[in-house]
Parts: sequence; structure tokens; C-alpha cells
Amino acid sequence: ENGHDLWLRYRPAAAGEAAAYRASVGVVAPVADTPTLKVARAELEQGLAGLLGERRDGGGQILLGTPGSSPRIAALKLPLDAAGDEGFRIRTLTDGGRPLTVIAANTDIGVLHGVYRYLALIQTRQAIDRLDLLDAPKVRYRLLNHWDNLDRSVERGYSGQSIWDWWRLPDVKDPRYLDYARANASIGINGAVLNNVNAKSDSLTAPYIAKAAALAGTFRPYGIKVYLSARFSSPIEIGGLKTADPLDPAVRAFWKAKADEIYKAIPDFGGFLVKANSEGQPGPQDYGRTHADGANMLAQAVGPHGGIVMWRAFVYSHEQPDDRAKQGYSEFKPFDGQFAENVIVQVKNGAIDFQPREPFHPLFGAMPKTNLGMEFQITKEYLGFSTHLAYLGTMWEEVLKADTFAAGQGSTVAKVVDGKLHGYSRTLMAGVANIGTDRNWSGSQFDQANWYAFGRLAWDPEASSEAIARDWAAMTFTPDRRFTGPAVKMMMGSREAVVDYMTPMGLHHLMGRSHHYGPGPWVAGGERADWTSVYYHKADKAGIGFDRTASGSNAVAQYAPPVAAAFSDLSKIDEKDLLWFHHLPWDYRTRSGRPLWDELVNRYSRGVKAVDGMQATWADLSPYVDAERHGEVATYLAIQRREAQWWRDASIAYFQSINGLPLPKGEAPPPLSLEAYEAMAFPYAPGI
Ligand code: BDP
Repeated sequence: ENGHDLWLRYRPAAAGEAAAYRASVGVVAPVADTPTLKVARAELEQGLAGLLGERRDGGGQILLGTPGSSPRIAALKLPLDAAGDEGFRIRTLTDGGRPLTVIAANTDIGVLHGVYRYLALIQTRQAIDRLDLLDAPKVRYRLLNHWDNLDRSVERGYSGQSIWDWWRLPDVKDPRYLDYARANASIGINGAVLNNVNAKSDSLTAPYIAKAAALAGTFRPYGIKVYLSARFSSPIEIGGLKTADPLDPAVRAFWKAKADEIYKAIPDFGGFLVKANSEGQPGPQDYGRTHADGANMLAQAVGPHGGIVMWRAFVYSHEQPDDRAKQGYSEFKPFDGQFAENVIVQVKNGAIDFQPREPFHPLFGAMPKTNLGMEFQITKEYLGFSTHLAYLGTMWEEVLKADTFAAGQGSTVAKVVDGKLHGYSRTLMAGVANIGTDRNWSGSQFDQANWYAFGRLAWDPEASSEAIARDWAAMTFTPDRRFTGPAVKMMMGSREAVVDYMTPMGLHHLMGRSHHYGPGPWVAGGERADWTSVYYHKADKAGIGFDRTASGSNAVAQYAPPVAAAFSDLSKIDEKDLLWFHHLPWDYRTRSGRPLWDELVNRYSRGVKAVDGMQATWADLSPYVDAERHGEVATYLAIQRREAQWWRDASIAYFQSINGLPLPKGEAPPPLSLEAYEAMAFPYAPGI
């Protein structure tokens, strides 16, 4: 096995288990002749055949469909209101003394989602004989963002090339596109932004619209819509205009015509994603206009067709000399209430940039009158690429459960994102995809879990990352608890291990310059201060950390008062965020009783030891995993172990060169000199 089948392996259940399931599972009744229902039925047939075998003659039946297309389902009068447009109800009944399972929804796509859930119940060995289960997504737009370029390179991609073969499209439709749609539908993802946020205008030209339309056609039966990243200066580059000023009538006419052209080719086109005035990308500020001016112009173009604009809040082109962490909030908060109804401002989970740990972004809770969506990064740009095992479900859960206190206690980020807190008209969760041409899709077996977990959390931002990990491990490897128990435990601790060996206690952005791989706490100088490590750790002979309290940049003031107070107060702050918010002397006494320096060293070493533990766990699990995938994971863990040590040693060597302090007793000194660590270079690291 090479991992290509993801969590949809449908391997046979043990004979005893299969017999028990067969008693309640029946044959699948014919469905109405629609593309999605045909897919749903085929998937169910395939799944049941794989899991339980071809013979299911217990006399039962499974009925799929909507009240609109199935008179039998209509006659059952199942309560379906709460299922909405994409949810479903699964109910077991008896019909003439025989078991009948109904998977019903208001829409065909709801039925397909119900089929995947039903199969997942069997894949994870749960009871299916007495079901009355209703589920519906809590977030409306659940999107993958591909940072894929037209030459098939992938920005921050660590799993091969882009799966979009732009050259051969629209004629050649690689079968992978179907596999892709199927995998996404199985976890409820309903949209894909096809191209990089650092966009080229070519994506909006007629040949590329035709290519996108071919993909849209493939995805449509699976309920997945296509979106495009739009380069703001396209009116100049492909429209023959001299300006891209959003208030210029010719520019507005360009975008309106462009939207009309796209919708002609793709009637259910989702809309645009825009990175503007950020890291050199063009935007409305180039013309003295605001983010709202730019977003609203595009919103007007796609609005009549039902489309949306996702406008990213990841901006820092305007120098805010004291603290980059404050820029997103400073630039967007003043425009709360000025964005069109079909605009969603897309905010990264933290204020810097997808670090192994960041406190939640202060914009969450601060824009009650603007639809705000979440952007997570599934691809592990700052967490060791695909060779380090880090399950991100725990990181995302930590952010989603964080309390913004925007409307008193319990105002979690999840409630902002699912729209409940402020009554948003549109809700969004976006994940920067980790998918590429590698046979295993994600670069490593365990990185598939991050794709999976993203889908599940987008569907339900209050879901438990542990439950998600358990389902994933059971479906991807084996439901045997002797496997899932230890494997899930390993996953649950894995991201914390990375935090420990890379950036413990609130340290951040200390990776190698530009490729972000490996330790680089010494990175200084160059184009911009806020692209260096020294800007973030501020270590000197006396201490370390970024003072973001009132005595420093006062970034804490961007949070609601109770949150700001807790982050500011050394007796209240969780030490996981300590050096994000405070600059402290090396001998500051931490809660363990150890001085700060000793505690940092302790955590670096703890991270390395945690990887030892992961290796040991994985070795023990070999009886439950096929040799190919077991071997691959073991090889990657060996890389991770070596590099965790490298992170620890290089970080200690560097900080010791600054503070001149001895190592705590029992801690081994770094084997190489600081200069040796600094000299390691990776000119051809992937994904840049
Ligand atoms: C950073 C990446 C960069 C992206 C940027 C973004 O290093 O490659 O273009 O984010 O999100 O994390 O736009």
C-alpha cells in the first residue's frame, strides 16, 4: 500500500464483525437518475463491497435520496429542515419486518455526505443497527486554497508538483481529479481555489477559464465549486487598461465583464480570493484606495451571479515599524461594516504567519459587522515540511477554542467563525492545501491526517481533534484499538513536540531565511527587519522575548480587555505564550521553579525526547501496518529525530553565544560550533 487510497480504503472487516454488519445492512435501492445520486450509490456499493463483501442478502435495504426525487422517502416525512442544503439524516427503520436504512437529505449532495458518514461508521466499527443521526455543516464555505502555480510548482508545497495539469487541460482530465473530488466530498469540503494567492493574471484569460471549467465539471457531482485567486492588477495586464484603480469606471467594467465571462463558462463559479497590498502584490492602496474599495468592486462583479470575494487580511506592506503582529488588525479593524455582504475577510489563525504556535489573531471578535473567515495552513511550511510528523488538529482546536471575550466569556473563535457570535451572513473556513502529485497525495502518510482534520473542523469547528484523529487512524490504517490507541496518542502530542524543539514558550519565526526550514535564530539583516529572527526573539545578554505589553508594542491592546489583561499579567499568562508577549531576563523564575534559560533548554530537550517516544511507539505498531507505509513513516521519523536534535543544538548554541550561560546539569552541549550550524545552507529547498 502506498497511501493513495487515503481514508477511503474500505478494507474487509474481520469475518465476525462483517457478519454482524451484514445483518443490518441491505442492498442499495435504485436511485433517481442524477449525477450526484449515481455517485452516492456507486460509492456506497464500493464501500460496502470492500468492507463487508459482495453478498449482503440479509433481506434489508438501504434507501438513498431526497423527498423531491424519491416518493418512498417523501412518504416517510422525515424531519429534514435542520439538514439544510448539505446535511443529511440517517435513520434505521423496519419495512415489512426487514431492516431499512434511510439516508435522506434535502439535496443530492446532502445524500452523498450521508453516504460517506454511513460508511465511516462501519469503517470505525460503530453500531449501525439503530441510527437516527442528523448532521449538517456549521460553516457554509469549506474551501481548500491551492497555492499552485501555472507552471505546476507549488508555493510551500512539499508533496510534488501541482495536481492540476494546466498544459493538458481542458482536453485531458486526469483521473486524479475525480479521486480528489471524492476525497474532499467525503470530508465535506465544498470548494477549491485552484491557483496561488500570489496570482498571475493569465488564470483569468479565456484559455485558463476553459481549463478551470473542465475541473469544475469534474468536481460538480461531488458538490465542489471552483474559485480563482485574482491578481488585482489584471485590468492592466490582460485588460489593456492603464490603471487598476477600483473606483475607475473602466476598471469596474473590466471586472464585471470578466465575471460575466467566467460565469458563462462556469455557471456555479464560487468567486475570487485576493491577496492585495501584501508582500509586493498589487492592490487598491496603490491608488490611494482602501481594502474595502477593492473588495467591494469585485463583490459587485460576482454578486449578481451568486459569487463571493474572499479578501485576505494577511497584509503588512505598510511599515508598522514597532510590530508586524499589529498590522492586520490596524489595517482592517477601522473598516468594520464597510465591506459588501458577499465579501468575507479571510484571516490567518495568528497575527504573524502560521507559526508552530501563535495566539489567536486579534481580528477574531473585533469585526462584528464584517464576515470573517478562518485561514489555516495545512501544508507545513513552518513545521518541518512533510518529513516531520505533526498532527495539526490540536493546533487548530486550540485556536478555535480560544476565547475572544468579544461578547463576554464563551465567545470562542469557533463561534466567530461559524457566524453565531456576530450573526454573520456568510461563514468560511479555508485551508492552504498540502496536496500534490506524490502517490500519497500529501508528502507523508501522516500529513493526510491534516487534510482530513481540516475538512472535519470546517464542517464542525467545535469538533474534537482527538476524535477526528481516532477516526482518521481507524480508516487509514486499522480500527484495531491496539493500533488506534497508541497512534492517536502519538498524533495528539506530535505538534507540541515540534513547538518544543523549534520554538518553545512563545518564541516564533526563528526558521531558516526564506525557505523556513531548519533553525535560523541568528538570521539578521537583509531586506526587511520583520523577515529576520532577531526581530522576533530580541535576545541579548540580559534577556529574551518580544514585549507586546503596554511597556512594549502594546499589541495586547488589540484583544478584548480580559484577554489583554491575561496576556499582560505574568502570573496569569499561560507559559506557552510567554515570550510572544514578554521580554524577560534569563533568570526569570518560571512555574517549574527553573530559571527561564534552564526551562528553555529543558523544553528543547523534551521535544527531542518526544520524538524518541514517537519512534518507539511506531516501532511497536508494526504488526498492524503494512510494510510499505510502516517503513515510510519510520524513515521520516528518523529524519525528524535527527532534525529535532539539530534544532535543539543549534538553538542552544546560538542563545548561549548571546547569554553566556552554562547549560543546566545533565544537558549535553551542542556537538558543533555555532558557526557550523550557521553555515548549513539549503539553496534548493522545496516549495519556495
Ligand atoms: C507566507 C508564505 C508565503 C505566502 C504568504 C501568504 O511564506 O509564501 O505567499 O504566507 O500567505 O506564509 O500570502
